Amino acid sequence: VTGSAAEIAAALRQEQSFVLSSHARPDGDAIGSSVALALALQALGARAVVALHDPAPQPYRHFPAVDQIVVTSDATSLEGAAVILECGDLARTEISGLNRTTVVNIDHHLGNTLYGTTNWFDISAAACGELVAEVIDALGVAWTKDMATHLYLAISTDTGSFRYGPVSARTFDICRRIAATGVDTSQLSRDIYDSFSIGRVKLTGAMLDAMSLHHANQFALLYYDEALLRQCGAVVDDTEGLVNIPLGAKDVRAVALIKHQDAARYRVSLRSKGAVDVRAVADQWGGGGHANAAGCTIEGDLTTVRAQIVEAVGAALSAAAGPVGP
Ligand SMILES: [Mn+2]
Repeated sequence: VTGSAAEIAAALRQEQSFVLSSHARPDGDAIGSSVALALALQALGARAVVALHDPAPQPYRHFPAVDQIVVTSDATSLEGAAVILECGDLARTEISGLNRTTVVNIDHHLGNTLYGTTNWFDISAAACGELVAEVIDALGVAWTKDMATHLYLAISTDTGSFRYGPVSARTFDICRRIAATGVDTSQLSRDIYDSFSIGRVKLTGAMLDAMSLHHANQFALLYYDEALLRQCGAVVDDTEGLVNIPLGAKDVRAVALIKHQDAARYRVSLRSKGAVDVRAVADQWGGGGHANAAGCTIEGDLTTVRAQIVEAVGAALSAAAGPVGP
């Protein structure tokens, strides 16, 4: 652990104006963490704008204040201290103009480069939203239902509904306080998980139909491209979280979802259970993430990319099995 909520709050109190940001292609933790903190700073009378490279995923667009997010690749015209959430490196925002005199870095990704002028980095947090909850407390701001809604979005999605990551007593204590604000967490879960398009449901079927299994069913490989999206009436947004579905099979311990980017470039999302370290897999191609959730971009033809991933995940499965005894 580097830094603390108190140090972050002290740095934030020095400023009156903020630009908050998170990684490109934001997930629930990116949206929830940045909006919750922006609302808390606004409650203190500060100006706080959330700027992201890409829009919020469809299911989160009607969440409080999400319509106020500025979608841009250049934040130069937005004034204030930079507050970066959920990013191992500043470049992950894919937004220029954020390397400022004051950069506050709050994150839980292994390998965070401590790029801030004030940093709080804690990999024991199940979501960046857990750290934001403590920062809001350290700022002395009372939690509103809107803030609590976003903290729940962050924690629920980053833990896959409390199934993975370092879920702890702190996680449930924060969730207890979220419920105490009057937020209907069951309805929120419906809003998060059961608000997809028909295209998404069809795409799920098509991708699982074409899924290949390797290493005695321990590894599942999924793939999609523009043509499959069109065929199903789905959009890229609809693919969020699909990588987790094969983990529903007991035998499956790792999943890769390969997505055709352009020409000969493929984006690979990786998920795993328990000791299977897919970050080590992503690392071989300059990617990053967590032991159980990582990603990288690979160049080459699809057949080769698939073969390389199957081999690398095979090694990760063997490593997780530990040394074979005599
Ligand atoms: Mn996160």
